[in-house]
Amino acid sequence: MKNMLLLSCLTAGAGPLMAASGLPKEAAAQADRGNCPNVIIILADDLGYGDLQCYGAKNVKTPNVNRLAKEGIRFTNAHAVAATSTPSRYSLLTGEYAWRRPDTDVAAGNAGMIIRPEQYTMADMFKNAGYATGAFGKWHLGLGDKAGTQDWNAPLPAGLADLGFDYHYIMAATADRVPCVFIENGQVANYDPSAPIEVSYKQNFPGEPTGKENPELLYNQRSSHGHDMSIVNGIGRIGFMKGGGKALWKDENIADSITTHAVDFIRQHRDEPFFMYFCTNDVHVPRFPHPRFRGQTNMGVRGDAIVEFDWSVGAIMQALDELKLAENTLVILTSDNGPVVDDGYDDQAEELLNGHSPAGPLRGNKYSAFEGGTAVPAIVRWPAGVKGGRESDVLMSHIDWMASLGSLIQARLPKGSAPDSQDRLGNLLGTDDTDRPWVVELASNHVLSVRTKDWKYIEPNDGPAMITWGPKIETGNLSTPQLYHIRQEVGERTNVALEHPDIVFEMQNILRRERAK
Ligand code: NG6
Ligand code: CA
Repeated sequence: MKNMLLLSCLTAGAGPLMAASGLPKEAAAQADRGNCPNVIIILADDLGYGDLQCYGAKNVKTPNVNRLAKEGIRFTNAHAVAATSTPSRYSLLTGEYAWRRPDTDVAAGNAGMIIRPEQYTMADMFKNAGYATGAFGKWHLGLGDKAGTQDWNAPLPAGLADLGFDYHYIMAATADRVPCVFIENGQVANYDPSAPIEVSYKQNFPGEPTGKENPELLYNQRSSHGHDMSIVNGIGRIGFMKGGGKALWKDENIADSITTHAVDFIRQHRDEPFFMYFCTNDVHVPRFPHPRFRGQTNMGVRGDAIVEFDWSVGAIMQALDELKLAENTLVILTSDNGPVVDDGYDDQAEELLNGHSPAGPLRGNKYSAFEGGTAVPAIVRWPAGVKGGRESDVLMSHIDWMASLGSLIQARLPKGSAPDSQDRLGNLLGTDDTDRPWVVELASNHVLSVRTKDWKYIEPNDGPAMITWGPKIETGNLSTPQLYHIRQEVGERTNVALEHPDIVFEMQNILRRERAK
């Protein structure tokens, strides 16, 4: 039964015939899809390998994510492409390694579009296959043509519509970066004409307070490092902004705002296939969960933000259940990079861990070349096509999700698009447990690592062993090659590079060949 359903999705590729039949393009594409599922990617922010109850977290309950895991496949060896947001998201949405480009580091809130309109994205792929497409929540990949040139008081001339999204309700960058407003279909949502918006990452606007000069105004959360420019809602941010008025978000309502819009999108598209890119702000800083989640854990706001994340997942699932779409919707849940405790606000995340290990047994955190930087939770649930109740330690990477999902919906990708993405659909659906031969990981200092099922290689780098600008995190830097025998020691403690020059050589070759592509 399940195989048949899957088969009908996988073999429904009569696209040219249908188009030739004179059906309108979209109707043809839809008919063409057979039983292909709706697809929802739930992308958490800075949620670590050890942050969910179903991944062993003890101090926090995540019943809605647990349900996905129970009814789907829980992957224990899945990797984001990068240890920070922008390059990780870039790679997921384009199927191209971010490190091939020089301009994919953590983006400012006034960055121009990092994925260029002419690039073929995962959203383009779904749209061209007849899906309605929507993006929600954290974007962090730039808007408009060029950094700093946006007029936030008018429609943005270039944006997500150029990347295949029919609808979007997003934050331009992160909650800790200005502008602190939602963007809906290329315009500031709830725009307040009485408070025109100006944004700069160079200088403050005359008369506006900053966290640096007016720390007494940081009544909601104080900064521990950085985050001392504009103050919005009593929280210091990165970048300067003026105005916004009623359009400014309330930090405690961000999860509600994003989730409500996503649920509306599901309802609106209940009768047609849809692809949803749902990116939570949780559990990124500033962590400011709604009062109803406060105190739900003994870990302070970071733990409570995990509960809020779980609530968002539950709200999406509830909508699918109510609309009877849960059976044939492929839900993929993951995170953009590893976890961090103190990421620049004095929110007690570190002091209140109470024994919790955000990265589980892994060494390193967000930003790091160690596994804690890029190893992320990944859960796939699709009752109509995936046998649930499973765990899989197959080695996989976000980089392959575009080609794999493309294969699922029989998409034809233009030549040159998704250049690094391989069709490994069987891994995602649990029908093929063959490991990816290797995955490449990018740390925030641009160091590349290679993971195979058994080994981890980190290329030499002369930088400091610890991050020097704030978070207490090991970078993974060493001036000589590092090789860890992951199968024997997931915690990357014993560097065995000198004992295994042959393996180091092979790993270096993998990187050399990849870089040359
Ligand atoms: C850092 C910020 C950190 C976070 C990160 C990006 C400071 C001191 N720290 O520069 O708070 O915003 O960038 O995180 O400004 S990410 O998950 O979006 O990549
Ligand atoms: Ca992140």
